[in-house]
Amino acid sequence: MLTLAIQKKGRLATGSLELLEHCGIHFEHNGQEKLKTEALNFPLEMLFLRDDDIPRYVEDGVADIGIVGENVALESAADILKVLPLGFGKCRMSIAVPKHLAYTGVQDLQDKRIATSYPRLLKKFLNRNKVSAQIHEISGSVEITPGINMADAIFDIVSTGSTLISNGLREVELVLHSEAAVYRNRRLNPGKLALLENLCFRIQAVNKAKDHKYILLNVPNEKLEQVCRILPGMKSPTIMPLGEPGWSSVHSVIKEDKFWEIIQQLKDAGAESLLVTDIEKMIL
Ligand code: PRT
Ligand code: ZN
Repeated sequence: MLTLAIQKKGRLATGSLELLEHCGIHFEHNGQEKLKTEALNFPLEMLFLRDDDIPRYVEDGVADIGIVGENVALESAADILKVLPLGFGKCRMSIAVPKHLAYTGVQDLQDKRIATSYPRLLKKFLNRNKVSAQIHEISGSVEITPGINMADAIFDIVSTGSTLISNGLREVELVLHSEAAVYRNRRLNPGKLALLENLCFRIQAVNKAKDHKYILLNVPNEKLEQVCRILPGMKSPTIMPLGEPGWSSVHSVIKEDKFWEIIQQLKDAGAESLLVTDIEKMIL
């Protein structure tokens, strides 16, 4: 049995549970009301915790693995191993200053008061840049501190940036990119490592599928070569003759981020009747 710690409530909670469901791991839906619950069809026990507590639980071995933001894992300085980034909970950690303040570079932070909930990460950044500043550690609503003259700058999580804007702040230093990731305890026995490998195999299949689309299209044979050059595919596209002479059906897999660009090129090259579908799992 593998014990997994996930966030009880908050930005990573839904993403973590959905990921497990997509991996075919089911559990009671009211499970989250409790401190822990067992999966119904995989040797997995889940602990629901505050995200800040997850790295320590994994380090101590109370949980074998945990899903937590890289920002939180790094700030905790827990001695745990990152196994797999998950592609959700993406954000950045940045320094922001009041928007009208002149800012020419990191040296302008010298002797300033910087409010943050991430003192360790901030200290590292300042040390790296040989700047000494006063770090004011506070646990929430960091973004309001410059407005009430409690700080000259802040170091906080940014996603869209709208919280900064609505508090009259501007992002001046991007310190770190972060996303949710699976972390593990350093000393897992071989049985647990095998379960973790199985889980990661499933997660990778799910996440790869999310980044790709399956595409089917028809093309006149004389344009086949040109169309196939556009399609990268996993190996090469599958080509099948259509009932109508002189035409072929082409099947391939394309990456989501190149999707519209490729569709346009395919149309320009003479492809017709394009069908695009989601892929549920992708195992290479
Ligand atoms: O109760 P618990 O301690 O478990 O949760 P929490 O309140 O400490 O954390 P939570 O749920 O807010 O965030 C959990 C994790 O989600 C963070 O540690 C990050 O790894 C990740 N994450 C991703 C974010 C954001 N995006 C984000 N936008 N965490 C917080 N925010 C905040 C940000 O600080 C800002 O104040 O959301 C606000 C809106 O951001 P903008 O830039 O879109 O306006
Ligand atoms: Zn937290």
